[in-house]
Amino acid sequence: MKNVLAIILGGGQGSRLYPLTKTRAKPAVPVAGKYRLIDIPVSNCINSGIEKIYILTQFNSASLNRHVNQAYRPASYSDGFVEILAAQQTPDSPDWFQGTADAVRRYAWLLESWNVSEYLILSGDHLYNMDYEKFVRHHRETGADITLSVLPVDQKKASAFGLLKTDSEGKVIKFLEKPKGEALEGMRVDTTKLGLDATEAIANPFIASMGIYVFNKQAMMKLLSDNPEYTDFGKEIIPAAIQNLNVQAYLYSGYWEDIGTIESFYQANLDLTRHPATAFNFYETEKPIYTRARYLPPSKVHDCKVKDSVIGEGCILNQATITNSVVGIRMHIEANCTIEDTLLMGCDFYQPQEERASDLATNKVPMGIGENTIIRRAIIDKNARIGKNVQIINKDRIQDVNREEQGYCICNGIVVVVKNAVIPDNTII
Ligand code: ADQ
Ligand code: ADP
Repeated sequence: MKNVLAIILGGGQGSRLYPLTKTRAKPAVPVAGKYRLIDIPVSNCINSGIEKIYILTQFNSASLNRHVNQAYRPASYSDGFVEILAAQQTPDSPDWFQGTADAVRRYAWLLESWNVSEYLILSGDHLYNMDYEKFVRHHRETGADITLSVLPVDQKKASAFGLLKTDSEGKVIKFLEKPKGEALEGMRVDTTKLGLDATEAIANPFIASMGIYVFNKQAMMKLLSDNPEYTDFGKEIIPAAIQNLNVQAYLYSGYWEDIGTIESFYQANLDLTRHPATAFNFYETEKPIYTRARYLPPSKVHDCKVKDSVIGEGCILNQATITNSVVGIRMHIEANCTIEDTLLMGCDFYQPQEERASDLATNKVPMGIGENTIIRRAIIDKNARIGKNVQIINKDRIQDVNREEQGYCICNGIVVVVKNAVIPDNTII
């Protein structure tokens, strides 16, 4: 694995995860109560023995830099690193990255300088636990120029993915990026050939690209330099490559979820509360997900009713009823609150006791959740100040709205309270 360089695509303009990406780069979005999105692919790399890791991002936020620097400091005797490469203005390229392939091309000068045999291209917004060593081994054994990791999907999801057909040797012979209508129907295949049983194959009759690839170094550099007009891997590079290169499919089995939209991000977080685990499992000792060590005290839970929930470290919870929710680090919940089907991201720091007391005495809203508040089906971003007797329940059943000036947006019916927002006492959303 020393000959593999990982390149994590850390996100375009972040519009699909807005407003969580309002003040931070997508890889820095907090997930599962204590991690950040970038921890997933970086941990998968480390657990697979890949230690040279670049993260491509549109903007170089302070929180992403701090997180990566503090969480991933490879030993000084190894040649490993985790580094952020941000879109930057140069005389030749004055704009942001135009797409995934464009992002990689703009740093080709740096990537090419590494004496490696393969590049592993990864997405920054997937939740899964994958052994990339097996993926790379398959790539080498089949003599491929490019290998796509793939999995069977059902009709409902299929049009959101790049779909492919393979020959009996596993070589990709057709690839269409997010086809619809008749084109989608034309991509239906017999997935029993991938080893699915008859029932599974009927339910999942399409083979989808997971958007993660192993490229031979020369093949990638040539594709990028010969086709300067191609800006995207899924839309252009892969469809062009199957014309004359050996592009192979590698079947992945296991939990995998693209969490690049508010709805899928919300659902994947709440799925972590299921017992026994049916979704992603953070409780594996062999393949841990790493993050920044914070040395927080254990959570203090006073007279609460907690059901099917995950509680982060350093919280103070007082007489709350918490159901099917994820409570992030350093969360402070005052008396008699009801939290249901909600992701509370937590806080970046503790508000000093004197300041809290003074806020309460002067009718200001302190950090955390005030007493008698009800929150249902919501995401509360970090450091929010939610007042007393507040109801965040999407009272008018709105599907989508942007009310950032009032501290929230509604995306797919999910209320998202933005980072640092203040929601005054008695507000009903
Ligand atoms: P999408 O996920 O829709 O499809 P895309 O929006 O290009 O593809 O994002 C891929 C990854 O690259 C994401 O992690 C994204 O954040 C990141 N990214 C996007 N633009 C970027 C940019 N300008 N700079 C840096 N990073 C950027 C892809 C494939 C499909 C496949 C799905 C699987 O194109 O074929 O089925 O992934 O989820
Ligand atoms: P974590 O990884 O625990 O989420 P980070 O280090 O990414 O934490 O974020 C902590 C953030 O909180 C930093 O931006 C830091 O500057 C900020 N911060 C810490 N203490 C305070 C404070 N007392 N007031 C305002 N911001 C603070």
